Amino acid sequence: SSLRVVYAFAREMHPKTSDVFIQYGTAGFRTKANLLEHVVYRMGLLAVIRSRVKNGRTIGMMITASHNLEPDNGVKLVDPDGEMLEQSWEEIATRLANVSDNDLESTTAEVIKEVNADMALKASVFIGMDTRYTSPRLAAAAANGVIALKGTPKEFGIVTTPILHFCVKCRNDNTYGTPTEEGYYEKIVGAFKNIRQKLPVSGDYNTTLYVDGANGVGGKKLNIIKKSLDGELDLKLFNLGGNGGKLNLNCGADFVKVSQKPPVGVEHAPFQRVASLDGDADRIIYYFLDDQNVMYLLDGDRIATLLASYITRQLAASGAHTLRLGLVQTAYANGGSTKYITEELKVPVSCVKTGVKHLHHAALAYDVGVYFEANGHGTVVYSDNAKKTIARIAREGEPEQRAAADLLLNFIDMTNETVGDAISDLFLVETVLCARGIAAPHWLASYQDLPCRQLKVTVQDRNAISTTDAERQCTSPEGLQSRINELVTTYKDGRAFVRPSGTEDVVRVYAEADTQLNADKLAAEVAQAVF
Ligand code: NG1
Ligand code: ZN
Repeated sequence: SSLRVVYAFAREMHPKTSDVFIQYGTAGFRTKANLLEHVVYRMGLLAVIRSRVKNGRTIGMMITASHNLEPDNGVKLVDPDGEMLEQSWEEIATRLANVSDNDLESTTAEVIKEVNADMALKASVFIGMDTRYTSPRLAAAAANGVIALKGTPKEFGIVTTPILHFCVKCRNDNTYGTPTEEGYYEKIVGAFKNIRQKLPVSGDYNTTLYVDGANGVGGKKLNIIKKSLDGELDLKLFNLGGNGGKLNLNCGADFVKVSQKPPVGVEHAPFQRVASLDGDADRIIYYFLDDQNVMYLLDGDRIATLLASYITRQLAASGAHTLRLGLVQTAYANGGSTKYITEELKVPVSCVKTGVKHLHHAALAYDVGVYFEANGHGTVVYSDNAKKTIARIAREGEPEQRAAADLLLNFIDMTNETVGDAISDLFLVETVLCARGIAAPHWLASYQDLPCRQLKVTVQDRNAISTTDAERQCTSPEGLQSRINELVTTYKDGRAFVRPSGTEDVVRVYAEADTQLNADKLAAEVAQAVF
């Protein structure tokens, strides 16, 4: 049959060359790029099956390893509404990725049967990739997989992860926008420019923003956007990938957040705010240096609180009192932020497991759900009810209420609701800072972060550690949690937890305490306990 030819082709073109077991984790498959070709090909097959199960709606495939260094790469699937692949399919993806070439045909047939895919339907798959030199080859393998099962691939070339999510969503729901990179700019940047017409620059806000592009795709796209901004924002872009700058190496959002150090390759001026993106531009962190070169981080928690307080204010001003806004964090959220949210903002906050799919899901429970990981991955999602209510006020409300609701509508358009998006988030943050007429130090003053430290520990088997309570407590190995408890009580404001990483073969340790020295010590002691 024609499928015979497909599997013969797979063996020839994208053979499985390694026996290393690979797992679909928090962010899809991620490992050394040279181990991935057969995996990506097989994900092309799976994307077609998924598209058919979803009645021919478009599925996305993104080739990226995000903030990892250049030699790594990865692939993840995007579901029809632009969200991460449904969790129950992760096991299927893992199975398909690991079977031998000889068993690929029978396993694929098994999967098709199991998920009850009608293979006579059309199937559509959007493929995007980041700037890694291994990405084009992998994107080609993805397209081959799609074609093998008679699906239609559409290659977007180099795009940010969130642009691909946006395009998938638009393709399946044309009310959301136009499914192209240009359509993305039109909607997001268009909304930003619209707001700037209504909210002129005032107070201590100034329009200069420095950006660390992590030598990845985000900076390149901002360079395109920059040309369409007419003084509304003066972007000064660094780490665009030229001049020998290496992807994510000593730069980018993850480096800045974890090391708490400024990136290389960026000029600094006292109190000038800098936005640092990660390699595929789905994360953003702000920071500035003072006149003594001391660095102040404005991380994902900080962005979440900024956005939540602004939206709360606008909802009140528009008289939309029935809409419930809530915030979603993970265990990595700084204790200072959680305290500020509950005690000062008085906004409900939930804590969920690490991984955007968990945050996104929890955020959907609110009319307006703001979710952010401390590392700068996050966005805002609005329920249909919220959108309708705000649109109605913008049409029919009292004049002041109408103005507030109208701004909110632009704010919603500027938001990439499908996934955390550094570019969209950048425009959201700049809008709020401008609306409030504040500079970065004022933003920082809203609450104080507790000093914290993150460490990685390499162990024999990271899955020997299991956790509960949104990863804040560990249930195995026995005795570890009580040891952590003992250590924590000896520190003022102490808090610590450990969990196996979903993207690297390590155990992550996190600690907070009253001083940096104590946070560092507590983290080191907990790391010791993990061994
Ligand atoms: P892991 O490796 O499971 O900790 C990391 C991030 C997550 C998430 C994923 C996907 C931390 C502590 N963890 O997951 O928040 O962003 O990568 O990229 O930042
Ligand atoms: Zn990323």
